[in-house]
Amino acid sequence: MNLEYEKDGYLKLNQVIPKNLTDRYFKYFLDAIKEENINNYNPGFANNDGDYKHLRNVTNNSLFKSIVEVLKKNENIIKLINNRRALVTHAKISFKKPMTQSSWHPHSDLGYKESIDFSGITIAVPLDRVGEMSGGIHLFPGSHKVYFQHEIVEHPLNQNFQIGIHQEIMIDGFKISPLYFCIEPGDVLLWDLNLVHASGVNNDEQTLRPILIFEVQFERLTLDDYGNVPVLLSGKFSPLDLIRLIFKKYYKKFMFFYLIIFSKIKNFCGKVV
Ligand SMILES: O=C(O)CCC(=O)C(=O)O
Ligand SMILES: [Fe+2]
Repeated sequence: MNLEYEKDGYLKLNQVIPKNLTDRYFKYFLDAIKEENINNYNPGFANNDGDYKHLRNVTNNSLFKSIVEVLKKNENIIKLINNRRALVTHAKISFKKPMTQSSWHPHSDLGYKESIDFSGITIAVPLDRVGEMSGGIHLFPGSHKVYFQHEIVEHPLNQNFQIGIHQEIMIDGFKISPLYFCIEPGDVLLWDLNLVHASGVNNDEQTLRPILIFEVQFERLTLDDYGNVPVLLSGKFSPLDLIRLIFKKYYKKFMFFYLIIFSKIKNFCGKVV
């Protein structure tokens, strides 16, 4: 694996996604937010004024698959994944309405998970410029090796916003200085799922600063956060894995079906006896 990545916990790849893909995704984003469909947003991530920061349902289109195809062939990513199976388990477009409470407290993406016995990466693909004015991205190098308590709590200042409890710890006493990144469409910034990151307010009235952000888990056999069989960035599922995943997806429906059959049989036996 890349030594720098091991030590610092992040990697920046310059101009690896073709412009026509990011342009089309950007248009998809603009069209999606024009529709005032509340189901498009993640209510866990809104500020006190009710402004949303996450557009969800962003992977069921061919653009997402095309981006995954580009990343799959990237030598740096192949090296980093190092023959592990890599499952895309979460995806959204994070954006910032200008001049609103749109900053992100320092957090690690594992802080939102119930279980943390796996490793992985978060991949950020900017769809518009992410510059100094629009809030940037701040990464805390080496923080992926620091242990934080992982527990989800409500943000004390913002009832609509859940955070990992470790964010509070960091606000009070985190000693690593953040590195500040500006990224352009075409670039990819990725970091360890445990790495602490943050971003500022968008003061650039010209952009909503959309970034396609998705999480990739290594090895673990799991459905994605939306209950579907995950897209793979590397490796494959054996037929047995697929059966397990499909069972996980449908077992509640199966249970319902069994319960009905079982009660019918019981009823029938009752009548016969
Ligand atoms: O948009 C950003 O600056 C960060 C978003 C983020 O870290 C997240 O969604 O977990
Ligand atoms: Fe994050």
